[in-house]
Amino acid sequence: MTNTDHVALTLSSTSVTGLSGGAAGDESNISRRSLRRSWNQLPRCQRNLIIMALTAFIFTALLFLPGDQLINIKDVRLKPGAAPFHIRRENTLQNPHHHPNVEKGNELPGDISAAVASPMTDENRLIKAKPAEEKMDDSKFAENVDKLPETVLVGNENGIIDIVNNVDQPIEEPLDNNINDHSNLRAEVEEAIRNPFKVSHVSIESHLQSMSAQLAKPQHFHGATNERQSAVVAAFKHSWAGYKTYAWGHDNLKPVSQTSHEWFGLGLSIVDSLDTMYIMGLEDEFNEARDWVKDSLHFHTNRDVNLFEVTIRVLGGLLSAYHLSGDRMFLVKATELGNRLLPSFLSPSGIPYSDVNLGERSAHSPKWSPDSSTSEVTTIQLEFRDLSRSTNVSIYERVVNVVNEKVHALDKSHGLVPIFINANTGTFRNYATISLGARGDSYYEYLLKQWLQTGRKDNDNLILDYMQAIDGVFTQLMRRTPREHWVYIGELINGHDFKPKMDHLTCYLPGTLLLGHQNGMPESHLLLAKDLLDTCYQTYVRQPTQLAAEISYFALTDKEENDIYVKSNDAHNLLRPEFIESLYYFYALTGNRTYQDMGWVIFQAFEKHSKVAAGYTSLGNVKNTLNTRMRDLMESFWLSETLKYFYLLFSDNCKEIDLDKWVFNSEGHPLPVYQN
Ligand code: DMJ
Repeated sequence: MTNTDHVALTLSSTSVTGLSGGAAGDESNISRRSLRRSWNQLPRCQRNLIIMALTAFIFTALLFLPGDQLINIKDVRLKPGAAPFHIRRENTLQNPHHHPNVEKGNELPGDISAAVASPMTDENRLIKAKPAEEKMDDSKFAENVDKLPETVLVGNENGIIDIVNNVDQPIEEPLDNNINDHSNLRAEVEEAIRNPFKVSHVSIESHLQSMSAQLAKPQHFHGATNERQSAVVAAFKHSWAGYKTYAWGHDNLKPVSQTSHEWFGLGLSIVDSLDTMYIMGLEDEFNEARDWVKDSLHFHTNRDVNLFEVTIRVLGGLLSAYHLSGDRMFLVKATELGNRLLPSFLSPSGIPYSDVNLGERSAHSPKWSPDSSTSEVTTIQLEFRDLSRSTNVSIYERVVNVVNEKVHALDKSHGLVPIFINANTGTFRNYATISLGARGDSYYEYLLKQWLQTGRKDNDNLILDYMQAIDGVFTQLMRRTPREHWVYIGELINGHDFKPKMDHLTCYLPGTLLLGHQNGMPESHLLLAKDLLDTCYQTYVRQPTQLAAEISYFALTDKEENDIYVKSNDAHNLLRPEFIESLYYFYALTGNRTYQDMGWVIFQAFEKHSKVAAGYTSLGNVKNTLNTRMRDLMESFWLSETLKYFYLLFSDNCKEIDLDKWVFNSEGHPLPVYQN
């Protein structure tokens, strides 16, 4: 017997005595002392050997744990969206919200999604509560933690897991279990249209009263914390003062002529501004806008409005104001508006008509064409779904799910869609242009954002279509200029002929691509995002005004004079937000302050060329500082998007809005992310 064997045996027998002791305290003390003495008598190398053997044993035991438990542990850490992950095409997680056996505080069955697979111990809550912290260093975390809304997952009495924001704000799921059940949908839609002030046969107010415990609680913001943010707040206040003086209650301000502009007669600038004011901490302005909405925003006017525009600006604005402020009045208004928008969905195909009369409650195709724009019918889903989730009334989500399903089923060209779709036949227009600019843009944006809004499910058509579409962008639309190698996204005229033209609208894409990459999309998306962001920046800084034109062209050959150029007819600037929006995503998701500096250059250009005595104006010509040709319109998206994204871009806290918990609609209105 070797020395080592002998000592090991002695230790083992002592150890067993100690473990099985359970006798009087003295005895166990003696055992412990003798164990320690034996241990101390061992040569150091033997002690090390024993420690290594024990470690190896524990490791082996872990390896033999059931495989699905290990996978679940991994998923629990990744699921809330903090770290990139790979889309799994198999083994789709089941819907945790509808598991019948979930009981408050109880351990959940082991075969369902990791998001609910473990008991709700404090430790689990921590893992799930602060996904974003995994990527922050300690100092940043300390700086940010009191600014983040707390999120925890709790089981409620229905066995539903709620996300609870800001201590106890519940975000509810619709009561109806099957939101994809379309039987009776038409009859239910007709019923809702007949009674726009009611849901489920009771007044909207009573319905919301009955679910008051589940309504949103106010979110908290700090207001401007640095000079750049204060400059943006000053720009907002200047715009607001002009609007109040010359256009109060009308849709838009004409800041040069100091008059108003009417489009839908819905006070667009007020509704679109609510959440911006709330986020900027402009309490007085928010309250006066709130009072106007309560007393003067009416939807019974006999007038055609555009379904998409009213959805992203008014419905989105009201819902966002509701979620941020917790004021249920906004949700009451949003629900009435939702009912009045429903006639659009009574088309033969389920693809909505573009125009709807909120007073008469009827809908039709645009006067100039039988077709709706593809981006318009596919950029209403975040808002209608949120209305359903907020009210527990499923009808709004169900009508837009039909649109999703129909569009998904249509043939596409490399995942790309023609920009027109017929609401009667439910088919794309033959030979329509393919573009990521006007009429196509936000189809792609909402594929990703709807997937984020609904818990990033594996194998979801939304994300599969998104990935296919971005592949199509790479192979069909993306090019580089010949000399300077700027990356741009062109268009396919008639669906076939490449045109090196890019709308400013397309500059939303870098931000969306980065958001996708952050949530598991491939590295190629990140590279395209960066390249395209650089190109979009060039479309600004190459102009003498340092403001981008509505449309830019790109050289196809090195015979052309410039790699990037603007035609006279396209040289206008409408105060659009898309590039600032992308800069915001780049800053919010990387924390890199370079993007703030890029934004500051552009903010100053707006200050210099677009600011007038009564607000900020669109320009007719960005190519000549001495002849900018003011166009005299301040669109509501200047207030809802451009200034909001500037403000968030310049924030000291890149997570002032946590993108794991909120998703911005196409008009810059943040809406909550749900678990499924
Ligand atoms: C906004 O109304 C929205 O961003 C929309 O998606 C596109 N056009 C304007 C801003 O440019």
